[in-house]
Amino acid sequence: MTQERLFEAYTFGAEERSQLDRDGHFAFPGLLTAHARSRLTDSLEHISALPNTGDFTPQRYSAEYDSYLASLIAHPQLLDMARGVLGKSIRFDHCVALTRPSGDRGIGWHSHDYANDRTDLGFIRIFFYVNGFSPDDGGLKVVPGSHLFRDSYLRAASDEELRSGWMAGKTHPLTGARLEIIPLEAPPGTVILMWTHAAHAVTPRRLGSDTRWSVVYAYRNPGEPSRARWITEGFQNDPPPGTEALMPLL
Ligand SMILES: O=C(O)CCC(=O)C(=O)O
Ligand SMILES: [Fe+2]
Repeated sequence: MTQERLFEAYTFGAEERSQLDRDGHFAFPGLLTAHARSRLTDSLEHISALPNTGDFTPQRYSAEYDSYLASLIAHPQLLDMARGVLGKSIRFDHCVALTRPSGDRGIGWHSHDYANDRTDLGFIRIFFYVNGFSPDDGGLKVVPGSHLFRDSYLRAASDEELRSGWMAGKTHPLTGARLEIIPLEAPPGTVILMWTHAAHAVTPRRLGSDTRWSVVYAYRNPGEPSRARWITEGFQNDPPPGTEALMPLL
């Protein structure tokens, strides 16, 4: 069965690739098709209505609780995008609903762990911002160049703490520029690629705003174990059709 399109047409050539590698992230505004936005909203509403209990929560193992989310793991357009960044040999790592209702506190500065000492092993986060965000309303913030430090211990509770702590005295390893915090903006349907070691944070969702519907699909080159690999044994042993080759750990 051919699947409905997930993305509108886009370009990811040498120039876009070098931007991703220089900045640590790359945004495609409005990339999700209207069909995908509507299906994703339904799926994310479904996930958020499930009780958040036990070890294998729907919020963290989201594709295991929703057949549309599961069907995207090996969607040809999503695999093309992941392989366009990582090369042919890739693994699925996790699919996590990033639902942020009105009043959500956002998340402080952090980065993620994978093969910290091996620059040949990539790990890419592909964020779907289904209904978008504005900078001060559930908005993603980044520090271009931060991914090049491959520091998975980077943490800070506020912009000030990041500037006076982790960022202090550091310059961009490729451009030599001083590191700076950049608040992003995302119209509905925006997809953002991010190298997993990039510093990122999310601003609180304002009281009175609607729920921010979003989800992340993460892929990596095999080669090292991954701490973020949220796949249950049951799912790995009976994976959705087409995803079999993406499931092994190594
Ligand atoms: O909610 C977001 O926009 C980002 C969440 C996050 O930090 C992540 O999934 O790595
Ligand atoms: Fe994160």
